[in-house]
Amino acid sequence: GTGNTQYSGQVTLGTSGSGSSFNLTDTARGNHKTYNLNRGTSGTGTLFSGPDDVWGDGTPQNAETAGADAHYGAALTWDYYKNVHGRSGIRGDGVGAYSRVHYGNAYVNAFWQDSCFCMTYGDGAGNTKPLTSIDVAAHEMTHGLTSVTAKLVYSGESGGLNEATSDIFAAAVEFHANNAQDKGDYLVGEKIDIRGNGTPLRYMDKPSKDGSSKDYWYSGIGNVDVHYSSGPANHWFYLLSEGSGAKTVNGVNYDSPTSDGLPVSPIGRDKAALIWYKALTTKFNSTTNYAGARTGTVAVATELYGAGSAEVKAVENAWAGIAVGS
Ligand code: ASN
Ligand code: ZN
Repeated sequence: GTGNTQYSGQVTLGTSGSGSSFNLTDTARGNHKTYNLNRGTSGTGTLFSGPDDVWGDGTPQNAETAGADAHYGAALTWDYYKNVHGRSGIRGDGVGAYSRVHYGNAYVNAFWQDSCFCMTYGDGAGNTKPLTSIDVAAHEMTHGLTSVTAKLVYSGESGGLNEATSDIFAAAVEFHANNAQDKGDYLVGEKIDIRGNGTPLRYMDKPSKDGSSKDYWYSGIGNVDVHYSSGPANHWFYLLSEGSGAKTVNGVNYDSPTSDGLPVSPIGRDKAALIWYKALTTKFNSTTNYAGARTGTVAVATELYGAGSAEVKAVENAWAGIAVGS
């Protein structure tokens, strides 16, 4: 089908049906479905269905538009994990999850729930800024991945690492998708304008730019909100991918500092994301903290690239750059 999305332009959607009866069931991606809650807050509402295979008109006034964005974001996230990491679906069993849009009235959040194995999106301020951008979809769906793999507890340092995992793969999915209207970046939520002033929710090059997130690890960081204690791990991912200092990527300017003032030589985001994915799925557990994440990622990089490799050194230097030592 064809989706006329609000944030990503006109896109191809995986749908079902024929003749004059279609719906948002993506048969190529484990039958992932997208439902319309129509401002309700429970159940599944109704599966997006209609007489043609064109979904939305690019405006939030058309109820199908948020459905198209959410369905697209879920498909891109599925494709990223399948094509890059060989993982078919969140559980790796080829079975899709589902999405629900138009949750509540002017609800300004989106969330994953293990209980339904589903993700849900509010319509944002004035019901005109649904939280259905690519990066938010990838962030929420990645909470599902974390909950079936490392199971990082959602509080303390493990909670910050859980949040960072969702932000790291949100960036990775966005870069992998390379959508013409939403090129990859190290910002989270830059399309949904949640603050109403055009700034993103989070910055990975220098997390403190949001006014709340931490740039560096410190003893006691486990006491701050998990969306702020994620900062150092997001920063680690940026440093490892792109290096310290000033850089422009896809037209966005970054300037990433290090806590020790020493430079980090980058290894590129594909290797950085692979290291995090393998650490999440083979090294981390529910109580992994920053020190444990360092140990796990150094072990993965050593397995992948060898002891003493440039990749291992970069991983260690990026951890040093956020004040996580050996
Ligand atoms: N959107 C938020 C998140 O995924 C919801 C929450 O606080 N869990 O982090
Ligand atoms: Zn989250």
